[in-house]
Amino acid sequence: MRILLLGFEYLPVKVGGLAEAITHIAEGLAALGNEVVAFTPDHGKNLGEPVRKFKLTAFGEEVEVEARRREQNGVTVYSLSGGFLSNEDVYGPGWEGMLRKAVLFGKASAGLLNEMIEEFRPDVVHAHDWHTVFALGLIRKYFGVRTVFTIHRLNKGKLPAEYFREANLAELAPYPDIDPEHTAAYIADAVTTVSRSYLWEEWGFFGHFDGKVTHVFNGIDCSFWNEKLLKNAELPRKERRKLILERFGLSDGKAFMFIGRFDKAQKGVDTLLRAIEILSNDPSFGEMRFIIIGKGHPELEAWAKAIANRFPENVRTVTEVLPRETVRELYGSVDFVVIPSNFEPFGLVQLEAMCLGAVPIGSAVGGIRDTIIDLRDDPEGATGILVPPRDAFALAKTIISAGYLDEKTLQRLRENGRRRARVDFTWEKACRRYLNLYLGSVDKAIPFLR
Ligand code: NHF
Repeated sequence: MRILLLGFEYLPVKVGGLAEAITHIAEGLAALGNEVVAFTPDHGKNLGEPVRKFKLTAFGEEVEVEARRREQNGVTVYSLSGGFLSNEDVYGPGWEGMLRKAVLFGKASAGLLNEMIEEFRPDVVHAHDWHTVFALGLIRKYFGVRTVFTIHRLNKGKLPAEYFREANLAELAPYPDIDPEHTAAYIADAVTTVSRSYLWEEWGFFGHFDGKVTHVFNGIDCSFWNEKLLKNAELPRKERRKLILERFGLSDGKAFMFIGRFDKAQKGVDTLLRAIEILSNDPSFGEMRFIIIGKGHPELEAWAKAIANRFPENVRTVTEVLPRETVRELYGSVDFVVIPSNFEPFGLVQLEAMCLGAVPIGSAVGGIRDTIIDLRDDPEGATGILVPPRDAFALAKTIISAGYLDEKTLQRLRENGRRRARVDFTWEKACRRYLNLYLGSVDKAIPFLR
């Protein structure tokens, strides 16, 4: 098949998990023998060779668009530059800049496809997240191609109808404020999201598109998240733990780690910080070590640092981006990784942890719930422990009991986790399901069969 992917992030441009997902989907589809082309804004990176230049009008001005092309792991990636498309702030500058960039991306995508259509007419256009709504709308309008819209995370925002008019899509904006996710899903032939649980948790949104909605799980690339690549791969895990804790200035103990954005809405670092405050009154706290890694909201950074200052024997907070290799060492050495998200469409951390034998303790939401098999539900097949979201007491209790798990159980959890990540959540599986979806032969989310 000929597949055109649209997305605001494409590796090496990465803000979050979206870049990993879109890039792996594109590469996985190409590896299965499809012709895959991706359009993405250049974001001032100047990646690839300039191949086409054309002019368009937007916001009362003429913009000169340049398309650069590169071949990246079997995928032809076009990055579009000119005006806001060249701005380095991937989701900006500011809200207004973001919206202008999205409109420009739409017009530039339609312009590029118009130039290429005789040599590349896609069988399907697969757009990712709301920023691609204008591109999706224009390509559907002018080329009538089958369209798929994937939601990696609902944004639930509204934007003024004038941006649709500016994108030459006034017919999609009959009201003053438009929800771009709703619009993209409404016009698409099929709508997907990245885990089954997230789809049902958000049925209030997805239910509007009942009949054309399904989930396609993301995958995990265990070739990088691989124990064989650890610096001290030959040492027993306990030794590695001791060394890594030493590196962070802590003595040996049961090691728990958090890695993620410090935000108030999604990642739940506040729940973990509260749980640590609760745990500090428990006798087993003396044996616990916490490494908390992330950046974001200044209040949360300050709180995480204050906790580290208050419990210098037990807690380290790192508010800088660590190299992926260091993160790999951590996953391969700590006992547990805590993922206390309030919601999580899919989530990568629990699977990265599982690839490297760290046992995940995660909120029972979205993709975390679909990927972790809970110890209490299935002691033999378990890959980790699930906890209710936003519940610091429950998390604290679970952390205490996790600390008491015997070595045999831990060993089983690790082995099951490795297998689950390597076998059940491959990108190849995800891409085969997308291909079935493109061809119209995939099971749907049917509310009365739930
Ligand atoms: O893994 C890629 C990512 C998800 O849960 C994640 C999220 C954004 O919030 O699909 O998209």
